[in-house]
Amino acid sequence: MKKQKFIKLFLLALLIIPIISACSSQTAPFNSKEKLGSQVNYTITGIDAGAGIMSSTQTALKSYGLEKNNWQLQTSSTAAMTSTLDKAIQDKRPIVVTGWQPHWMFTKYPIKFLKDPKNVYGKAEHINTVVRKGLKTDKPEAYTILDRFHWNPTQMSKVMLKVNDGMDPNKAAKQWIKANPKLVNEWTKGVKKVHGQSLKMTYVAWDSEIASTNVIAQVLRNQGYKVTIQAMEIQPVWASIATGAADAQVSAWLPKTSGLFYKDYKGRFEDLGPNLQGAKVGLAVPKYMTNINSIEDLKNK
Ligand code: PBE
Repeated sequence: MKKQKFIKLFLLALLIIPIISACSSQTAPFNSKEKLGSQVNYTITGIDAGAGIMSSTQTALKSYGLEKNNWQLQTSSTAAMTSTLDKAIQDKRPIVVTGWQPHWMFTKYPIKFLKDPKNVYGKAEHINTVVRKGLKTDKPEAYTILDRFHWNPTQMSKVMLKVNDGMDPNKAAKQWIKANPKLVNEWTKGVKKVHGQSLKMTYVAWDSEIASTNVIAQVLRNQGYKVTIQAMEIQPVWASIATGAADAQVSAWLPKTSGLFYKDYKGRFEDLGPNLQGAKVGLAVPKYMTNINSIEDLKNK
């Protein structure tokens, strides 16, 4: 290339590159002086459409006046959301995601929940065990164990992290059971062994539910049940219990996240109460977005 031509191209590049990067602000690191909305395309990165956190976020967009400011919620999947979050954090870019705990995203990434002064997502949640009517008389041993099943967020996170590291969920469940004999014994103490009775559980393939369903299913297998677990959308999970097509599910995030299904199917299931306390749902951002601390800040900053 002639020297003169090279210089011309070089000068052109100098001119064009800043223009391009100014247009695609999405690739730029977070800037606390610039309006947040325009830095993230007024987009909250969400998960699958059926999740309670998605309908709560739609409510949040309205209650906080974000919708009329062009904010929108993007539907994807947990895997797509966490991979977008991963990439954003690597480049220190701004991002707003739907977040919940227990989940490994809070262990793996420096993220924080945004304050929710209008209490759209509720303060704390618990996860309940829900069984079909009649289970108590048909399969009293399973009923007792399901009724006693409870653990805490740290214990659930241990299983989730292993699965996230690539371990088969059933193997992770078996390892966890082996490492926690005292707690598991609290659930099974004095319960008669059974011999190959079948038991069906349904769940949604969210990381928390993969962990809990695999653990309790394996405990019931150790008791002698032939347990099948089937993943599906949230609404059919509730329907499967209401119609008696399935025996139990351990994924009822309450009072808000699964609250609509709880209300819709009320009277057609038996609620065995919380299997986990101290869950939380909301919007989350990386900690380096230091001036963004409340959902209100999405609109104002
Ligand atoms: N989650 C995880 C679910 C419940 C479990 C928070 C993504 C939801 O319905 O939003």
